[in-house]
Amino acid sequence: MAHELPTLPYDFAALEPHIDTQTMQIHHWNHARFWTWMAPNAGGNPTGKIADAINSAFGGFDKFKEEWGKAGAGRFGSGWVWLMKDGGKLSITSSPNQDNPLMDGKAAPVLGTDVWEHAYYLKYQNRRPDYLAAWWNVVNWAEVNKSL
Ligand code: MN3
Repeated sequence: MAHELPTLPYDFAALEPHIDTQTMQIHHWNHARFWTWMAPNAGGNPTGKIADAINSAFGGFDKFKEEWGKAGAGRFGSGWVWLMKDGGKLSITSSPNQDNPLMDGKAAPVLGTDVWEHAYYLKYQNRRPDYLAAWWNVVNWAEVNKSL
């Protein structure tokens, strides 16, 4: 059976100016969940259950973004930043390369950001923290709420 690449649920240009069209075109060869964790006309402050969970676990969205940025910028080389829900409480972790928390027998992450250079280099070059900061403009909180 031939592998079929899932169709991107929005236009390649829909996440501009935060995630550029060319990166999306090149990048759309792998991932499935990552594309649904981003959406056009999304981003901003979390809403619904995830907002309460973030406030409870991190003391507010700004502190959460700060910890997420540290985890992403601190991941040497390629990898991912993950939001986990373990025992009802949220936590942030990161993994190298293509690894993910499922490989360690943990639950599926409720959110993740690709911090491989291919995810941001065309627009942000070596400015990974700028990419991570801009990423909050496209995060799809409605999708994240489905995983809580
Ligand atoms: Mn990738």
